[in-house]
Amino acid sequence: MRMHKAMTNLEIAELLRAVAAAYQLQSESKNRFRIIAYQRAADSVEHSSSELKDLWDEGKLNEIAGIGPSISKHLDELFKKGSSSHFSQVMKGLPPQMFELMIIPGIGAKTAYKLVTEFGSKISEKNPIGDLEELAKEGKISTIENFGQESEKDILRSIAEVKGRSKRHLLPYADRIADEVIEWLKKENEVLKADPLGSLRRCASTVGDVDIAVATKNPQKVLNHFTKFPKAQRILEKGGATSSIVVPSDMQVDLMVQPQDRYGALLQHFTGSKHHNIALREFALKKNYSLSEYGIRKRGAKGLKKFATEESFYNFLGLDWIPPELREDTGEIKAALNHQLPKLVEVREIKADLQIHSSFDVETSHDLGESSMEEIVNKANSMGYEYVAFTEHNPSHSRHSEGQIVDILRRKKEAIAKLNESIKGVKSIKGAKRVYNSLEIDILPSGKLPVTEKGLETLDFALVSIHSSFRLSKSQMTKRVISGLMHPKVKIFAHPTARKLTQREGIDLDWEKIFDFCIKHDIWVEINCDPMRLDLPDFLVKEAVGLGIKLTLGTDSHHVDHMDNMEFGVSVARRGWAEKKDIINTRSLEEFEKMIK
Ligand code: DGT
Ligand code: CA
Ligand code: CA
Ligand code: ZN
Repeated sequence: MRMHKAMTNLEIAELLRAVAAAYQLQSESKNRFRIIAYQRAADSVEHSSSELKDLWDEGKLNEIAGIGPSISKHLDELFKKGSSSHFSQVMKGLPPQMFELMIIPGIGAKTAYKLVTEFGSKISEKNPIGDLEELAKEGKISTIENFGQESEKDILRSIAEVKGRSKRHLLPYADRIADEVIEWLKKENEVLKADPLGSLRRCASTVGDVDIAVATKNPQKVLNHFTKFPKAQRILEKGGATSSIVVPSDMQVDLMVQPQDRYGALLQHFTGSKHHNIALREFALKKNYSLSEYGIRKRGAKGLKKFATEESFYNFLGLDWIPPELREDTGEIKAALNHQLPKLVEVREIKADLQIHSSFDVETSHDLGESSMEEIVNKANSMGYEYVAFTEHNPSHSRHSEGQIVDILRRKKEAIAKLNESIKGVKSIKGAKRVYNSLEIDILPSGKLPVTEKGLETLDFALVSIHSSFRLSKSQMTKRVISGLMHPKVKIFAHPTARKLTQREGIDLDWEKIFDFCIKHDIWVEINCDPMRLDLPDFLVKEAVGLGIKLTLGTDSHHVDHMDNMEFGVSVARRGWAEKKDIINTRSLEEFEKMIK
């Protein structure tokens, strides 16, 4: 395990997971709470949009939910000295290869340890995953005790998945870096304008690198200033009109500069996407124009037509200006030509958040939220919402009897009724007027829901979703989901593909069948706003919108701060051509009330 001062969030998360694994090997039962604490801390660090090292520098480590005083103390030592004596001691004697093997889905601490001790040096420190793949291909895994041919195949499939993972970044991190770079650029007086470009401006769910445009009369001065960005770790390239740097988490930032009278062409060209630009070029060619980042040329003629704004660039070609989210060559050019672009839904039109996990203890086997119902209502008020839904995970069905589950749900119903009473008292205040009693219920592999009829009766409406057994065949998975959507209390199919961006592919579903069922039974499909999910994915949103399916936005918040992720879900909706009418949460409370009856 590398330990140096400039560890990235991902590296720190890996280290914390390794410590959790070490505790697991010592004694799973004795260390239960420690293991959970370290795993939770790892998750929060990985998902934090700020670099941990920066927060530590500013004395703000405790701002990360999930880092308690004890872990914080060890991290402090790690940042100061480059290593933590406690972490080293806990992991003492464990083979380092095992931690890398644990990246593979389905391989936990015990399996990894067993594999490494079983095969010894055949699993090298240099390339443990590659070596394990070789052993699996040779059929050597299935010969060890407790490993069969099935698990050998699983391991091979999982390794293929790990290898296919991309080095792309989640949208909020790219967004924050771009904000910081733009703020830095604006300190230079020669910077007249600065805007994001590329996949970030198009709000794609993951971003390969950040691209930024600047309008200036003095490119050299601007490029020089850019390379001095305080978080720049390396300068990759510095030319006459572009420059590239690398910032923490191995993120590349490209800068492109042009004079102000060509800024529109610059924005258009480097916003992309590549497919949109190719289609636009073909469209322009038919009119005998050729396009570039400098402007538009009439073919065969001299002189360049320059554009200070993007609007004028598109208008010159006879097109309406196309919102960046739509620039993926899925029909936007034709729509722009016919003045038929959709009027995309906007953040300010959102009146509710339909997936929030409060800290009300429903004794679930998944994670509870960290904020109380009251804190959530206050946050909803500050966002100008009219209603929210509390959607804690269903109570654990392995640890409770059916009767106990009903009791827990009745308690929650009472708490929500009380809360609604108290909100009524302050009805004159602008803000949340109603909270809903909902629940996020697992669709079990069998398609059954782990809540009985009596339990479901307590709810205003239910969300259902998949949190396990992701690898069923397409037909089995489709059957499972449809059976999970069957109950009349079920209103929303949440994070429908169950994907985890940069980590896990989504499940395999027959979307035609699923969408068909949703239309017939008036089931709404969620766009989950968690930046790790952004699920339903944009291209499926477009299909759903085309079919007239209604969509909901849910932040899946486990803390009031996560409620700010709504904007990322809205960008997915926009990328899927969704308008206000397609999104349930744009309805007023009165309209929503009628819809769930
Ligand atoms: P990314 O970074 O992988 O998330 O995706 P983009 O779309 O930001 O791609 P990137 O950074 O390679 O380039 C930004 C945009 O610039 C891209 O969407 C299209 C445009 N672009 C870049 N190079 C070329 C080029 O050689 N030809 C054309 N037509 N467009 C280009
Ligand atoms: Ca890019
Ligand atoms: Ca780029
Ligand atoms: Zn969920």
